[in-house]
Amino acid sequence: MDEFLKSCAQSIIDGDGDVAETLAKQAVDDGAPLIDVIEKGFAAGIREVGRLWGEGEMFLPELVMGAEAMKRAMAILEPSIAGSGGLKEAAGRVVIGTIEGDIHDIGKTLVATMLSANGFEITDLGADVPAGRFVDEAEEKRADCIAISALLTTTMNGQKKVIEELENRSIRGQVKVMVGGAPCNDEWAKEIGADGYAGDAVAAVALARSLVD
Ligand code: B1M
Repeated sequence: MDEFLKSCAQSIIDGDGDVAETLAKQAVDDGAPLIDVIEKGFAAGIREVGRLWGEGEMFLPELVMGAEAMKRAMAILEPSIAGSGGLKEAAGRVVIGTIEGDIHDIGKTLVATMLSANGFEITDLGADVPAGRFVDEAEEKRADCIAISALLTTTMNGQKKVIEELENRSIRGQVKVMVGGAPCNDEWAKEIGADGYAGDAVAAVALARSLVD
């Protein structure tokens, strides 16, 4: 399994979408633990790409190729995770998206898929979503929880704007807010008055359950 996970990571580092897709199909066919395949395989690869890029050892086109390869693998893995059913307790309605100015959607989509696989009804607004739109949709869908992803230090402040918008409309008490994404942490969640922070997709499911309960 370790070698297989390394190959998954390497396909992303190489930006080789064909290999990534083949490995993802193999994981599904073999009944491999798909969350591990994503987190310890493909996502480890994209994080390494980010590190290399951050250190100037890779250029933007290679970062984009890595992301494209990752998306091709995820397109194969996500339907199988969603179809796996998972535990169907404590379901609720969640409106999820990546905040305005931020187009990183791989982690957000993984969180949405995991929530859906665990019985939550998901409205996925995509990426680059204005604060007001989160609140509009939450009101319309009568959501229990708004889940806001941010991957950039320059966009994470938008998570706070969603909470301010809920307060402006006097509905902050009616909907829980969870935040996540690489620059976020528990302190940030507290600072902006969110109800919780989750570090990965599995933690996001546990947090959503506890918030909705
Ligand atoms: Co960008 N990028 N990127 N990028 N990118 C980062 C985030 C960065 C850390 C890279 C680096 O410098 N090392 C850096 C941010 C620095 C900072 O703000 N401090 C960065 C930058 C700077 C940029 C650009 C500004 C680059 C440029 O143009 N000069 C630009 C910004 C564009 C924009 O958004 N306006 C940019 C663009 C891109 C691509 C388009 C090339 C591509 C995104 C493709 C896409 O998503 N469609 C991309 C990628 C791929 C990355 C890295 C390499 C990987 C992100 C990823 O998909 N990870 C990233 C480096 C890194 O994260 N180490 C980087 C895999 C994914 C499964 O993990 O998203 O962390 P993650 O999600 C996790 C958890 O965080 C958590 O659960 C997920 C699953 O476990 N989680 C939640 C996420 N959301 C959650 C919500 C929750 C709960 C948990 O509840 C609400």
